[in-house]
Amino acid sequence: MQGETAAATRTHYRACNLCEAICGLEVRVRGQEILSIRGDAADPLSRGHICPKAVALKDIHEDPDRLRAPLRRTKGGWQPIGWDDALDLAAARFALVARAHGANAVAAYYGNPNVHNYGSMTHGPRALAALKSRMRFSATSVDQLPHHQVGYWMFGHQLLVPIADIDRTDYLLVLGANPMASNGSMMTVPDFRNRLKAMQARGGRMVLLDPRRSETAEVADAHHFIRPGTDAAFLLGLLHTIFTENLARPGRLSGFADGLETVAAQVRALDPAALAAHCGIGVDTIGAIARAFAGSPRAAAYGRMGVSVQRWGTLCHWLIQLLNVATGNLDRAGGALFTRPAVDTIDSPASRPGHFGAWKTRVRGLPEFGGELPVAALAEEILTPGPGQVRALFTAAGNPVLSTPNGAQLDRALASLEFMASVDIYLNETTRHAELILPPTSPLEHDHYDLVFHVFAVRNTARYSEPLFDKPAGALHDWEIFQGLGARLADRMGVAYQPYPAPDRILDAGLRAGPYGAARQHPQALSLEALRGQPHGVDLGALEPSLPQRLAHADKTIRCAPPELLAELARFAAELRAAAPDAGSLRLIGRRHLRSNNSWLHNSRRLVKGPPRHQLLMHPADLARRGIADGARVRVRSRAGEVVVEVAASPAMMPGVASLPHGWGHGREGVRLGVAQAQPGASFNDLSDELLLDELSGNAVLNGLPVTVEAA
Ligand SMILES: Nc1nc2c(c(=O)[nH]1)N[C@H]1C(S)=C(S)[C@@H](COP(=O)(O)OP(=O)(O)OC[C@H]3O[C@@H](n4cnc5c(=O)[nH]c(N)nc54)[C@H](O)[C@@H]3O)O[C@H]1N2
Ligand SMILES: Nc1nc2c(c(=O)[nH]1)N[C@H]1C(S)=C(S)[C@@H](COP(=O)(O)OP(=O)(O)OC[C@H]3O[C@@H](n4cnc5c(=O)[nH]c(N)nc54)[C@H](O)[C@@H]3O)O[C@H]1N2
Ligand code: SF4
Ligand SMILES: [Mo]
Repeated sequence: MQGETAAATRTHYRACNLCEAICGLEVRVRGQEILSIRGDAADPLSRGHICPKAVALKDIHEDPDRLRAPLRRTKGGWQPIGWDDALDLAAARFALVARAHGANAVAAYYGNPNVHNYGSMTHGPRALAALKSRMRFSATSVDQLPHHQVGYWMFGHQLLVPIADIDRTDYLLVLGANPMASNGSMMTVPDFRNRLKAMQARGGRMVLLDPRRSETAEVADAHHFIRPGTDAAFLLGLLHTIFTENLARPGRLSGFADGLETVAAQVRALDPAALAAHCGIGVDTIGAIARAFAGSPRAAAYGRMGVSVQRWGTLCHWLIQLLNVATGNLDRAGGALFTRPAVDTIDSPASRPGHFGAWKTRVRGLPEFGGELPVAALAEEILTPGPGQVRALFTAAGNPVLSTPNGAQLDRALASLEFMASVDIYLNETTRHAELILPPTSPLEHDHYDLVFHVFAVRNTARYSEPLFDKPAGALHDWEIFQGLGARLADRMGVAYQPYPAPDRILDAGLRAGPYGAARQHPQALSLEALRGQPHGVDLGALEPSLPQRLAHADKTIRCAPPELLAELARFAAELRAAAPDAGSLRLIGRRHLRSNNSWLHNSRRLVKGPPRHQLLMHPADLARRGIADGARVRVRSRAGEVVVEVAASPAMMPGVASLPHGWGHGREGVRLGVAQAQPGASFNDLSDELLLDELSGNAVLNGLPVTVEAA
């Protein structure tokens, strides 16, 4: 039995690229066959944790629907096309549009998996660089944009996002996150469940605010329903207690935190009863949470999608950080700290701190942030005639038809483009509109390093993964496609193309120059070579205080009262005073499931089998009031559109709130996703409204959407 088969079997260690938890995997393979995928117990960050999605890496790799060679859409259907012809054609067509109508007639959209692929991070922006188009969009503006804005305004850099130190805290206050399903976000926290258990065993507590009694609520020490979109009122209520009861203890932060008293004066002027009534949580409860938070030796406040993609998203994330600052928990072990990643994308000469509002969208005048525009404006930029109208689109690893507000409108807009090319592994709801689909290698066919997620991790570690399989003959990696297109487009536009080092060369330089790098004489002496020798990854220690040095404002201060946010607070307060109670209106929120990932993991039979997970959830009393039976098909309507979907009664819902996951809606014609099409579901984003924004940042409002529901 030990003979030939055993000899041909090998064990490979690599990072899972599917979600932000970046778990270490142990993959056993024989030849081209994946035998098993398990958690890597020796990984210093994930410590053996894994979720059911990891095995989907095998399913994606082997999926017959996954594209392996470029496709061109012709009158006679999709036809194969060689790489050189495909890249030449893409460059020629983008150049044609840019020459005829100006560079801004060519737009680009970059989706979420780019962030899980370091070659896409280093080379993605180079694909259309020759055009210098300002029409750049990404999934950031349906996601974490408020985190970046707050980092930029308060700490001076868009990537300076404080991370809750779950391994040492005594009190974790969580707003609108469901790490039991999502495995954590803007907080890389693999094995959340056991980290939480350890905290609870130390006597620590987790308090959660969510309009649904979620999987995370089940393991929290306390859960409170909150009316969707009203977290700012709750957070201001907490700060009101802290400032009026003299519980603020910024401690050493006082030496370099500017403007806290300015904010405190504004907050003291608010009416705590009105704040409580607005969010639906009692004054006493808010006061008790504030006192417990302020009274804990080590506490951290953290908020995620529930507060990021809502009307007051940026205000909420500012208030969360003010809570950490006012109680002295920012930059304190067990509080919320900045990481010190091995490739330091913050403290490096190439780093971009960010900017805001330097230009605006043509149609609605929405502000740019860090060089990108809000994706809620993409469809109107395509559909509205006039100089500067978008006529060509490049997408890379994105599915905006299912993932951005009013996806049905974008679906129509994409059909009207003069040219579209997509770098993607599937022919899906978005890429079916492309004239060219350029599929890269599978994630298992290239190397991996988490340039982004180490920046947001609850512990400093570093890990490099070799490719598991050789690159198939003739295939290209994402970065090679970007480079190939970039060089050809530069040629067509008559601009010089600077050859750019391969991703592993950039990584090596970043590791060497980084805080643990060989170039800094650090004992770890990190380099790519050093990491190659340690496939489980290296432990670089717990998060450590780093302020004020790490602040990116030139004067090394924390700006507690940026004018943009003070103005936003005033706007919120004015609206609160004017607000009529919206009794009876139903609010729609989102949901994630452990066995799904955004819009693109529904073609794995193994993951989608079992009970359907795409239903609308509503409280039984809300169903009874409408005379709707559990399991019935219902019509959900919003200003933007309508969908028909099955409803399930759920006592875990807050009355007046309905929950629908996004990323479904695979029933559209021309999609090549055999498994997903058999169980298509409805798309949340056929309901979400491109006109509803967190107005300060331009981030989409995907939670708290007003809808009506009736029997279909
Ligand atoms: N209503 C609602 N909408 C939401 C959200 C929500 O909570 N509610 N969440 C938002 C969030 S947080 C996000 S991040 C966005 C995601 O929005 P998007 O990034 O636009 O969409 P994804 O569903 O992640 O689609 C990823 C695409 O990348 C392709 N892909 C996968 N791997 C690779 C690869 O290695 N290379 C290439 N080139 N392509 C690849 C897939 O086939 C798919 O087409 O959705 C947002 N939309
Ligand atoms: N299994 C799985 N894991 C994933 C993903 C996935 O699709 N599936 N996607 C990945 C991505 S791209 C991201 S960005 C992360 C997101 O990670 P999380 O933010 O942790 O995930 P969500 O499920 O969107 O959690 C948002 C929670 O906010 C609640 N909520 C909605 N509206 C409000 C509100 O107004 N106030 C408050 N307080 N709560 C509200 C919702 O009920 C929900 O429980 O997950 C990542 N991980
Ligand atoms: S939690 Fe699951 S999907 Fe996320 S990185 Fe870990 S194994 Fe992969
Ligand atoms: Mo996301």
